[in-house]
Amino acid sequence: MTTALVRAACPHDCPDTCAMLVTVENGRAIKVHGDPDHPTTHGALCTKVSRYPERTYHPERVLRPLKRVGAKGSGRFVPVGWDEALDDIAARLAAIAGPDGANAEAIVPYSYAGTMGLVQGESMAARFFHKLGASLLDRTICSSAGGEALAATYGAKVGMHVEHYAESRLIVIWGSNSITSNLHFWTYALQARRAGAKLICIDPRRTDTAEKCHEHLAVLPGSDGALALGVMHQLIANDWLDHDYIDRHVDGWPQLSERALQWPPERVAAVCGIAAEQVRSLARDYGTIRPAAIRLNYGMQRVRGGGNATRLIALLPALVGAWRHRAGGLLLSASGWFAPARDDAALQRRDLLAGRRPRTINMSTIGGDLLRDSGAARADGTPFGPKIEALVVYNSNPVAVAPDSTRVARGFAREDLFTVVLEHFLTDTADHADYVLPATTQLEHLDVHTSYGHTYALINEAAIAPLGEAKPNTQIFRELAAKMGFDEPCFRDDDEALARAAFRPAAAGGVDFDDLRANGWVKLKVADAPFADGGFPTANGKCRVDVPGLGVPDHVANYESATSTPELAKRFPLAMISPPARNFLNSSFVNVTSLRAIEGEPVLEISARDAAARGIADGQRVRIFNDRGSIVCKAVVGERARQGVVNGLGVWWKKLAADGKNGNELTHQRLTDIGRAPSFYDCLVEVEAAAVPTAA
Ligand SMILES: Nc1nc2c(c(=O)[nH]1)N[C@H]1C(S)=C(S)[C@@H](COP(=O)(O)OP(=O)(O)OC[C@H]3O[C@@H](n4cnc5c(=O)[nH]c(N)nc54)[C@H](O)[C@@H]3O)O[C@H]1N2
Ligand SMILES: Nc1nc2c(c(=O)[nH]1)N[C@H]1C(S)=C(S)[C@@H](COP(=O)(O)OP(=O)(O)OC[C@H]3O[C@@H](n4cnc5c(=O)[nH]c(N)nc54)[C@H](O)[C@@H]3O)O[C@H]1N2
Ligand SMILES: [Mo]
Repeated sequence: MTTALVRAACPHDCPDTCAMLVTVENGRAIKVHGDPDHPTTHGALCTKVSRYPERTYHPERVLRPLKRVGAKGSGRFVPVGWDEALDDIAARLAAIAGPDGANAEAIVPYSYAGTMGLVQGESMAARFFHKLGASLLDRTICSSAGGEALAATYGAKVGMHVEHYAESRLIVIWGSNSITSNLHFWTYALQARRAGAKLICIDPRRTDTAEKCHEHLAVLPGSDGALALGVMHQLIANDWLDHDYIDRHVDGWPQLSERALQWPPERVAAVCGIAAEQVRSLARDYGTIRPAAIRLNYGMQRVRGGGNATRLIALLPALVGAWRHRAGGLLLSASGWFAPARDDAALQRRDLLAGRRPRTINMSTIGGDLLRDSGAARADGTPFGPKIEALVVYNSNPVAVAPDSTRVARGFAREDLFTVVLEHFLTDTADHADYVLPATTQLEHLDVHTSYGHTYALINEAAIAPLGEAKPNTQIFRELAAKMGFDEPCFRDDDEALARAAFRPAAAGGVDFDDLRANGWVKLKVADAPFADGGFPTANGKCRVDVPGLGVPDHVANYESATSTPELAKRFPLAMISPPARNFLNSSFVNVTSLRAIEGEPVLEISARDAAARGIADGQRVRIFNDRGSIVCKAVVGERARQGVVNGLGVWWKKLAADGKNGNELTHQRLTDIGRAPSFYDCLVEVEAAAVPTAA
């Protein structure tokens, strides 16, 4: 028997980006575990990723190219050879692009973070679509509201080192269910708690994380901007400001303080749905405990005002001088620390556009855009351009994850749309494909990774040979490029060449691939307390209040709420949020039997008060509905949901739910104030006992 231990990296869209070790026996991966030597992984993986071999060897893996024989959405396919599939796909794409590629914008790539790898993400794929002249994709579905807001404030997506939270005396966990979606941060928060730190959680839902904090502020969804203004009001009123830090390192505080003074605790409390004393208490802790650290996460920016709220919260650490200490400040994303090290131009080869400027499609409005005709206007009035005639989907499951799902599915069901899906499984999206192409998993291919929650670059070596006829995304696009007659040498780069191209040379501030290969990971050089003396990556080194084009940040009310849409709120009085289920990763792992068994079935958490008012008992089937759609779930009545808010968990595969639907039937396609992102958690619904019990 031969046994090997292979270095890998968790590919999933999670801030933790763990270093993994894969045990391989006779060519089969039998176990993955967290690398004990990697500082932020410290030997532990989450439950779901420790099941990665179960996912990889899943009997339902797609292991041969498939061609559709049934109706779109039916999931009926026959196996075909690679050559036949790629010949036909190349011919269809060439025909749609037309002579000289004049109509190439009718072809749209659709991808997100099924893998966060730089090689299996946007490397060969980007080169392929750039050369083709296809539409560009605006990848907004997760983090662009908060990400762009953070960059507007600090100059880049940068923040604290996650390790230093262990030394904080106050940790505010804001819009983050750390135990579910940022487990390795939670380890540091627990160390701090044991050393006497106070933990406060700001979240409409009473999550596992909220339960384990000293205080929980169950704010209404979309009210975080008001809360931040309320904290500022109290910092001013009690003079808990660090005037020296503000004078030297904040641009525009006078305008913001004027605004903050309009937000006394009583006004804030009414908007947030909490007590005024809770606002005062939060401000007192934040203004007086040092060092104070905020772990902001993306849960709070999936509402109309998510960008403004992020800007307001991101300014708080500067006002109290929290950045002076390495255990003070804020972390939303660390991904900007990697930007100088990365070489996206070499990897993605935008130069292959050769002067063409294709239109951009926003992935979050794919539902509406698939149903738009040539010459139509977009929602914002700008011309749409050619009708979408082909979609090539990889690393994403839009039929399940994109908002306003009824329209997304209707778009994908268009008979005149040519759809290719690169996948591991027959997802809700793959079911709508003309061709499904079998892709390798993280155990079967090479990749390199950055992180948005720590500052290590990691390598993922291929641990096993590809299963069946599966190929890496890169290889599929490489072969498709050859069939299309793209003859630039860059289309022949192998995966190692791509991995080497992903980073600048170490001498130029990049990451040396051989070093990465030898050591498994490389830590970026980021100062311990990066903004102790200012030095934000903005033009003048100060963090910014008044940003050109964005103005001074303010509270922005939700699209749908009792105050902004009172008529709608009469019919649909409950705010629905749909945050991750612990044992799924967005829609990934929903088909892994052992993990689905833990989650059981789609649930809706509702408060005892709201349930009683509707005659709903715990465990009963309920119908959740609004003008966009309706779904049936099991009600969980209790403390998790606050009054007025219901929580639908996880992005279920529609076809694995009893009613064939998921929560995105109810969400809409309106975009956030900054970053053109979806507002998944800005959604009014009504709930009633389901008339007909559905089979589980
Ligand atoms: N187990 C697991 N881990 C995951 C994921 C997963 O699906 N499962 N998804 C991964 C991905 S893609 C991402 S982007 C991250 C997401 O992780 P986070 O950035 O933490 O975001 P969410 O989990 O969407 O939401 C976090 C919390 O925000 C709360 N929340 C909702 N609306 C509001 C609001 O208006 N204000 C405030 N203050 N809180 C609000 C939710 O109730 C939730 O508990 O996690 C990653 N990790
Ligand atoms: N209602 C609601 N909707 C949401 C969210 C929410 O909180 N509530 N969260 C949103 C967020 S934060 C995000 S990030 C999006 C996530 O949406 P997606 O990025 O679509 O993520 P997943 O649902 O995990 O689907 C990723 C798919 O990629 C496939 N995949 C993985 N690795 C590879 C590979 O190497 N090659 C190929 N070809 N395929 C691969 C997986 O099998 C999986 O089916 O969903 C969003 N949708
Ligand atoms: Mo995400």
